[in-house]
Parts: sequence; C-alpha cells; structure tokens
Amino acid sequence: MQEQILTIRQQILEAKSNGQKLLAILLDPDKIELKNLYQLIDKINQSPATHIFVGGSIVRNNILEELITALKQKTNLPVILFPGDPSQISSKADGILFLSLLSGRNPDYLIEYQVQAAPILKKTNLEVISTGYILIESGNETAVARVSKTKPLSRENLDLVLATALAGEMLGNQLIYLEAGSGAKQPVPKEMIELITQNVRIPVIVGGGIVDLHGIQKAYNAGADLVVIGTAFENNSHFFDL
Ligand code: 1GP
Repeated sequence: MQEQILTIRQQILEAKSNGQKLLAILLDPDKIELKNLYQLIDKINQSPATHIFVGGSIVRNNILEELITALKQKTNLPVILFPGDPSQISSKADGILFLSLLSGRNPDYLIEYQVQAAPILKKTNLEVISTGYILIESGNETAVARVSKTKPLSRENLDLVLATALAGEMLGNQLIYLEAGSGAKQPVPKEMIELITQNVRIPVIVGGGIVDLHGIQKAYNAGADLVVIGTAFENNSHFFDL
C-alpha cells in the first residue's frame, strides 16, 4: 500500500490524537551567524525537536533564504515560517503559520498584513496554517507587543483569554498559539494552558520565556501540544544535551 504523505497540519493533529508532544526550535535570522550555522543544525538534529520555526518580530538581515536552504539540506524536520510581517515569506520553507494577532486591536496584525501576504503565498507551495496568535502579559514588554503596538492580555483574565481562543477556533483557525513573547520573564501560566486546551479542540502551541526542560514538561503536562523554544537554545546550543 502506498504510504500517504501527511501535511504539517495533519501530522500535528495525528500527534495530538496519539498524545505525542511536539517541540519547535525557533530560529531568528537576525540572531544567527552563518559561520556557525552547520554546527547549529547538528545540534538541532541531535535535539528532540520535531519542527523548526523561522522568524522574528523584525528581521533586518537578508539571510532568510540562505538559512532555510541550509536547513532544508541538512535536516528532515519541517521548516515553518513564523513571520513578523509579509517581508518574511520564503517559498523555500515547507509551511507558514498564517498568524492573526487576536489578542490585539491593531488592524494591521489582524487582517492588513494577511491581505498583503495572501497573493504572495498563492504563488508558492507553502502550506498555509491559519493560526490564532494570543499574546499574554509576561512581566516585561516583549518585541511582539512593541512592534505590533498591542497590549498583551492579562495573566489574570482567564475568561478573556478563553473567549479569544474560542473566537479563533470559531473563525476557523487551525491552531492557537499562546505566546508570552520571546525572552519573556514569565511563561504562559499553567492554569491558562489547562483552561484553553480543555476547551478548544484544535492543537495549542505554547511559547515564550520557557528556559529549561522542566518548563517544557510543565507546559506539556498542562496540555500544550507543541512547545516553542527560542532564546534558551539561542543562548545555549547544548540546551537539550543530557
Ligand atoms: C517566541 O514563543 C517564542 O515567539 C519563543 O520564545 O525566545 O522566549 O523561547 P523564547
């Protein structure tokens, strides 16, 4: 029998239904030195990562294409764009988180950038994964809040975070991303992850401010389907070494 090739979204759904937890390493092209790239990719290959996310709130340098080409050559992991704006689209990746910043009220990040990106994406083979992106207050102003000029949702207001996630699901989002922001002082609270994952059926990504393996496990235990690690791996490529 011919083996069916699953899309990225189908793989995530399958993992969720099998109880398999997923891990994405986030690479910010601005923070990568190309001379260390192959060493970094070796470290990713030795890690438990199941996905690679590429992006940042603002990407100033032009290494995006080169980075993705190298990743595609040297790893088998799906490479998924996690863009801050439409300039960060590369047809060389496998997919893109098509984000709408549901926690904010800035129309640019709710729909304008999506309108700009849609015709570009239509010309690529990227798998477009509609993602409701919810920024949670995390103790310091993060790049997402600064760049998007939006306020994160309060850590205390669980009802509002739940209503926002439910609205995302009802609008047809295929994933919900609970984001504390890169380098956040505090990650998304466990109670919040529990509440959201118990009440939406779509997979939930959790990221921002997770600095150790215990933090990853805590998010999984609370119900996260996929955890994102950026800064901690950036600062220490031995992060996953036993
Ligand atoms: C940021 O959720 C990601 O968008 C990862 O955050 O850099 O804090 O791991 P960290």
